[in-house]
Amino acid sequence: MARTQVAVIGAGPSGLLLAQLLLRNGIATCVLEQRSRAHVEARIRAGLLEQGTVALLAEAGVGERLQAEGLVHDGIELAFAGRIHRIDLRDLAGESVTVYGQTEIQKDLTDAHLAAGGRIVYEAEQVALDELTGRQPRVSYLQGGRRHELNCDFVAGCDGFHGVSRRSIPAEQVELYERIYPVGWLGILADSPPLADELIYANHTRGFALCSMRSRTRSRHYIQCAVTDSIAAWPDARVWDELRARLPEPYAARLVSAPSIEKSIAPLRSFVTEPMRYGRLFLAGDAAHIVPPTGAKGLNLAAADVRVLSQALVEHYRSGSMLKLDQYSCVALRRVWKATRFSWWFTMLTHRLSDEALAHKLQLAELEYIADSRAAAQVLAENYVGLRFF
Ligand code: RFL
Ligand code: PHB
Repeated sequence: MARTQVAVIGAGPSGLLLAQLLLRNGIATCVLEQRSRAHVEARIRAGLLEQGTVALLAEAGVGERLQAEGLVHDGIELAFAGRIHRIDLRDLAGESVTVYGQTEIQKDLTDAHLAAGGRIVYEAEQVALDELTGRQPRVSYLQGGRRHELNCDFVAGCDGFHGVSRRSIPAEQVELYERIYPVGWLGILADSPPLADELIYANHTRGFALCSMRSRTRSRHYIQCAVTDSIAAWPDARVWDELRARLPEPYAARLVSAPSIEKSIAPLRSFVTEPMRYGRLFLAGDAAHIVPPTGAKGLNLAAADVRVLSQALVEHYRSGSMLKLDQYSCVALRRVWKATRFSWWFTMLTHRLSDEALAHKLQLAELEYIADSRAAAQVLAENYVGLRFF
């Protein structure tokens, strides 16, 4: 039977970043991914990185292209009631954020990990986790029609919200907290010039809109839609018209329609698993928690988990101590809950979630308060750039 030190389930950003950090510290890993490399690299998702995430990626040896091509933003714009207010992140929170697509991070991490001799098994089907509470967990999977088995010291469950890791924990051993919001996000990627140098978050009576980007020539925009909508109901022209209707001038007039490169609808959910550990299984990233994308926290939280978990594993292999591993769930969850709160709050502030006129008036009052009060703006900025590690 094959053996490794840490079996990593999932080759998304959490799994690859963890495996790469461990490899650089001399710890043997094997990454098991259920999909093909091409499938994983084609997924269009996050785009906005906190400074701490950028630093961790550099530590993993994938900072070069990110440094050269990432777009550094010092602020964001809030649009509401015909008004545009800039949140100066650098002034209010002392930090910037970086726009760099998750697809690029995924490619960079895969290339770096394989070049360094890391092992990634793609198209590993029917992954099963056993003996998680013993000293030698066992992972098995089907590949090329054959069942393979892997002995390890620890399993890192980095297989996203729909993965097998969280589901391998007996129901009575975890508490799950969940809210499903009554709306979705329709995202469109297109070679249309970004509307501004920074991201625009718009609260509008027709619903939320976000104008983001991937480069100086490629835009990534989102509009709130019904969670039951199908993509067929949203031909490109309707998406551009709806975006235009939700943006204030001068942005609406500046928006250039272009054919979509990708278009998809994602549900909005808050979800937390407590604890993020069962025996020798440690959950990280979307396997343990989901936030609505409004605060751009999903990928950043995944990186924060990986930072704590990789340090705990390195410490264990250096000294034999389980102390940091025992503290992992508790330490990670402190940040997870704060980011869950922020993402919920920013979603409630910017989306149209009911027809109640009072709810909209309260949103506008809070947005005006943020625009007029440095203290209120600072709370937003501090959370948006990412809270400090402690
Ligand atoms: P992933 O990316 O889902 O990767 C999990 C991997 O595990 C594999 N897998 C399995 N492998 C083996 N066996 C199984 N049984 C398996 N089941 C699944 C999957 O194929 C996959 O390869 O989770 P990970 O690594 O934790 O990364 C999390 C991030 O992808 C996610 O949090 C972000 O994309 C969220 N997110 C954003 N985060 C940000 O920080 N900033 C953003 O601007 C941002 N924008 C977004 C987002 C997510 C979005 N969607 C689509 C939900 C925008 C959107 C629209
Ligand atoms: C993105 O560019 O995909 C993005 C940016 C900011 C968010 C969410 C998504 O809040």
